[in-house]
Amino acid sequence: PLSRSLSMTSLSGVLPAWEEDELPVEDLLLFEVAWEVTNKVGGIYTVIQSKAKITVDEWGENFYMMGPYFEHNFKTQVEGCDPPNPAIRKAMDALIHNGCQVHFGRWLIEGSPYVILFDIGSAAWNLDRWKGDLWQTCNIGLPYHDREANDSLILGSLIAWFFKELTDNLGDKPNVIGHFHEWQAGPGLILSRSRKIPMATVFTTHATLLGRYLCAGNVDFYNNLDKPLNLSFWCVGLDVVTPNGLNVKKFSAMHEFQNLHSTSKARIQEFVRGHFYGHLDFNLDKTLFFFIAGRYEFSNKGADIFLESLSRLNYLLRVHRNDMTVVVFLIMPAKTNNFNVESLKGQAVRKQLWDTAHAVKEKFGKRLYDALLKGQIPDMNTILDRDDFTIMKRAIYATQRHSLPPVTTHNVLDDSTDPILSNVRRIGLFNSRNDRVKIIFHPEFLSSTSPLLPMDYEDFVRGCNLGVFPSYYEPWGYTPGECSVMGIPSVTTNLSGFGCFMEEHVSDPAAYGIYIVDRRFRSPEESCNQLTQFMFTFCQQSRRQRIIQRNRTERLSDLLDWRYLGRFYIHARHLALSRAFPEKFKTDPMVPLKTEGFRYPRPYSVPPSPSASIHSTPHHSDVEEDDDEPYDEDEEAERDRLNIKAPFVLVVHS
Ligand code: G6P
Ligand code: 1S3
Repeated sequence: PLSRSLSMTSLSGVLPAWEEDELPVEDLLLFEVAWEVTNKVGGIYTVIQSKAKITVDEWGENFYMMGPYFEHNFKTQVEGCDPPNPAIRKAMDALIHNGCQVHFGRWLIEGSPYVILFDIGSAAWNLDRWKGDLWQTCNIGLPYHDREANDSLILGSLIAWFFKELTDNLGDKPNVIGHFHEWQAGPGLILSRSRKIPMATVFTTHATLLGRYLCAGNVDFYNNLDKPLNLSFWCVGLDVVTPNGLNVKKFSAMHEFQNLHSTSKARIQEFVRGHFYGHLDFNLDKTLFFFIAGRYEFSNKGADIFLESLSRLNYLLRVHRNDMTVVVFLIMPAKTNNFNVESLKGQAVRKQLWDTAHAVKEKFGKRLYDALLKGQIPDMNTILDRDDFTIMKRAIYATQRHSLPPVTTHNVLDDSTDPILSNVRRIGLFNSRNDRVKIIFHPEFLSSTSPLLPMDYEDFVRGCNLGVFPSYYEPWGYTPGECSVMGIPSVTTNLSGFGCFMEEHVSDPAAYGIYIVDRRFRSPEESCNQLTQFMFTFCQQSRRQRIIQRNRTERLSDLLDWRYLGRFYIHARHLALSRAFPEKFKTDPMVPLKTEGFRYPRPYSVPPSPSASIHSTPHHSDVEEDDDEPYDEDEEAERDRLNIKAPFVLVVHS
C-alpha cells in the first residue's frame, strides 16, 4: 500500500519521542535532485544511494530521483523502462519534443528507485539563453568557461522546465515536493521558486565552498567565526540538520564481520608481502594496518596532522622497543601516469616466490607419497634434488633490491610539489628497515580490478585495523561511519559532523573504537600529540582487546542506520509541505527535531573511572594475551542493552 506512516518508538523513551502526522503519500510525488544520482563523484552519492531503500519503502512508486544523464552510467547502473505515471511521461515528452533528451528507468541499487536523467549535452544549445534567464531572475552571472557551473545551470533549467510541465498537468493534486542536494542542484531550485511553480522545496547542503576554501587556506577559520569576513555572501538559514546514515546490513551470524576482517586482512597482507619484498623483516602477524581515504584535500581531510603524528608514533614505537609494525595506506586520488614499476615488480616477485614454493611443494609431496606407498620414510636430506635448490635460490636472488620499498604505488605527476610526498620527505618516513611505521601512498581510489591491490574499498576497510580521519573541515564525513558499521575502529575529530554526533550520543566513544581528536579547542601541536597518543595506545592493545573493541564498534551501527536517521528527512519534507501548502499540511515548526537525550552508555566491562585502565581500551584483566578466539560479546552486549534500557526500535505501520 502506498499510504504509509512512520512512527518512531523507543521502548522506554531514551530516544526523543517522535511522531509526525501521517503523510498521504498517495497524494504526493517526491523528487530528489542531485548531480550524483547514478553518478559517483563523492560523499553525496553515498547519501542518496544508501538512503534510497528507506525512501522507496515509504513512498513506493511516488518517489523519483533526478540527475544528469551519462551514457556509461546509464548502461551500467540503470534498467531503462517507461514511466508508469502518465503525468511524468507527458512532462518528459514536452522536453523531448523540444529536442532535449530525457531518460527514465530504475536505478539498480537497493530499493530500485525510479530515476529521471537529463542529457546535458542535448540541451547545451540553450545555455546562453538560460544564463540570461538566471541573470534576469536573480542577478547571478556565470563565468564563461566554468564547465561545472554551466552544466549545473543546464540541469537546473531542464528540471525547472520539467516541474512546470508536470505541475501544469497535475493541477492541485498530487502535490509535488522537490528535494535538491548541494549547489549543483541549486539552479533548479532557484528557477522553480522564481517561476512560482506550485511545489514544496527542500535544499540540503553537504558542504560549503566557502568553508572548504577558507579552511584549506591560511585562515584560522574556527577561531575567527565571530569576526566579519570580507565576503559577498556568508550565512544561510537552517531548518533541520540531517545526519548522514548508512544502509546497515546485519549478518545473521554475529561474528561474521570478524571473519570478514580476517579474510580481507589476509589479502592486504599478501599485497604487503609483495610491496616490501626483500625488506620483510617485520612480523606480519604483529603488523597493524591504518589508513586515511577521501578527496585529496590535504589539510581539510587532516592528512597533514596524520603524517606528523605518524612520525611521532614511529619514534615512540622505536624508543619503547614495541614489536608492532604499522603499515599506513593513504588513499587519495592525485594526478598520476600509472603504477610505478617498482610496485608492480614487487607483486611479480611475490607471485614468483609463491609459484616456486608451490612447484617445490608439489614435487616434495609426490616423492613423499611414492616413498610412503613403498612403506618407507624418505630421507629428508635427499628428498629435494639439486634442481629444486637451484630454482629456490634463483627465486630468493630475485628478491634482492637496492632501493627501499616505494612510498607510493604510482608515478605522481607533481611529485616534487605533491603535499603528501613533500611531507613524507620532511618527516623522513622512507620505509627503511628501522622504521616501525611504513607508508604506502595509493593516489587512486581502490578497485577490485587493479593489478596491484585488487580489492574494492569495502573489503579493504574491513581488512584494516584503524581508519584515521583527523579532518579540519568536514561537514559530516562518511569514512569513519563506514568503518563503524563494518566494526573497524576509527579516528575522527570534533570538527566533523560525525565526530560531534558521536560525542553527543556515545558516553565513552574511544571504548567503542571512535577516537575523537580535539581540533576545536587545542593547538595543532596538541592535536598532533593527542592523535599520536591514540595511535600509540591502539598499538599497545593485544589482539584480544582489538577483537573486543571491534565488537563494540559494530554495536554502534544502529545509531548510523537510515532506519533511524531517515526521520530527519521525513521531518524536513513535512516542514516544506507545511510552508508551501499551509492549508493542507500542518506541522509545528516550533518543535525542531533533535536527537538530544540519547546516549550509548560506557560498555559494561569498562571500569567507571578511566584512570583504572588504559584510557578507553577494552578492559580484559581476566583474559589471556593474544587469545585469538573471537570474543563472545553476547554477554557484554546483553548487559549493555540492559544498561541502555531502551534500544530504539523502528516501527513501520502500513
Ligand atoms: C578476527 C578473527 C580472528 C583474527 C582477528 C585478527 O577477529 O575472528 O581470528 O585473529 O580477526 O585481528 P587483528 O586485530 O589482529 O587484525
Ligand atoms: C561532502 O563531501 P566532501 O567529502 O566534499 O558531503 C558528504 C556527504 O554529505 C559529507 O560527508 C562530507 O563531509 C562533505 O565533504
